[in-house]
Amino acid sequence: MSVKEDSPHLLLSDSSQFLLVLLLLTCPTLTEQLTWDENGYVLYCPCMGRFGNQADHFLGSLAFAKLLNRTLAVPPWIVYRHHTPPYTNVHVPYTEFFQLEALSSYHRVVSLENFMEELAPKHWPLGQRRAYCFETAAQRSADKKSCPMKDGNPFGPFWDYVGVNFDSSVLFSGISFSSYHQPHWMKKFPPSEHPVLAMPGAPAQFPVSEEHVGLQRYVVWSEKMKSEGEEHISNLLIRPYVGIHLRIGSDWQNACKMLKSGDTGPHFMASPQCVGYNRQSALPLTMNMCLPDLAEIRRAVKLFVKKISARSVYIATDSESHSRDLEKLFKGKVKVVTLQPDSAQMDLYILGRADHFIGNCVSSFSAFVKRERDIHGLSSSFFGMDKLGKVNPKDEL
Ligand code: GFB
Repeated sequence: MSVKEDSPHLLLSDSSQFLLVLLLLTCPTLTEQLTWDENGYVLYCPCMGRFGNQADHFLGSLAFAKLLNRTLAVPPWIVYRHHTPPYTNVHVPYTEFFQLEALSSYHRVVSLENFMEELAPKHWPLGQRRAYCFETAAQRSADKKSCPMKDGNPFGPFWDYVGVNFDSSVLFSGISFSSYHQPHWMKKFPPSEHPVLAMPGAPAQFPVSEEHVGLQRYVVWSEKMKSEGEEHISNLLIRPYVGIHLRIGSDWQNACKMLKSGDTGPHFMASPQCVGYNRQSALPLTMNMCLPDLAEIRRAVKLFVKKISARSVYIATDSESHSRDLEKLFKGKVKVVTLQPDSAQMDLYILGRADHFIGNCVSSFSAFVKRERDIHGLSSSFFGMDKLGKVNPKDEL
């Protein structure tokens, strides 16, 4: 009997076929062999800020990779565990929290870890790893000609995590990450000569620009996060529930002090989400919008509990929860819950699923929740601002 070489299954018995299918299903490296993208790659370190900052930067970087038609090597999240074990930075793969596949409906992506494991050895080999940065950034290096890719924390530990050392640097200036400069990037760095653009920071703005806010729809929670989150919600909360984000810890108190000195200009950190993106027409940012006091917290929570007839309140906080105060406020008629989970992302998940969310206008942690809720048509407000476009009158500075 002659059997064509490209039909090997004809030779397999039923049980062997079953085993082969099982093997293919359980061994992703066999089913998901990565192929090299001739259009090139974008690599970056999410080296600015904590989760909310990194998420803002991620959306812009995703848009930038699409703009240049390069595959984005999706970095891990950098989680700073300096006060709890392991007392160091932890690099958490993107897929721990979100689905990588969901990004693919917008643009080509690969995890940075897989890029390094499967593609880099052959296509971005040792000795040919160039770093790309602004001339101004290179000024920080000793010779003023090298990109400071691994100088200090979190830069060094990040690239060490994926086992990268850089061999040379390519500097640029007079160019930005906006779509206006797309032709400049293509001309300056054609993928044939510059296949991998590796950068010390995100090729994106902070906060995320208005045109990229909607990319949040491609950031979809992992099945693990969903099932754990839903379990917490059904065990702890009674719907409808109001979710609130209290960003009131000492680092935040210091940051909000800048408002008093008037040094912030029309925009301050994530505030464009509530004062408006246009700097000329931006609404005033009040102290209660940045750092709500207990009176404001009680007022806003009471208002929305009444408005949606909430039966419980979920408090996510970076420090104090004020849960006792809120319990007293509702005289035990509304269940007040705070989980203070080990992973901040669990708070984000639960806030994202609330029947109403009250966030902090200036915090990018709140901004993550607000964007996600907008995608799903869920209602949100901010402390000091019950309606978008309207600062609570008594709060105006
Ligand atoms: O997310 P993030 O960039 O938001 O940083 P901001 C704040 C971090 O504080 C979060 C923790 O990533 C969490 O680790 N955190 C804040 C919380 N609120 C909560 C909460 O309700 N629950 C839990 N579990 N954790 C920026 C920082 O923060 O603020 C910058 O990224 C800088 O580094 C600046 O510190 C002043 O935009 O609020």
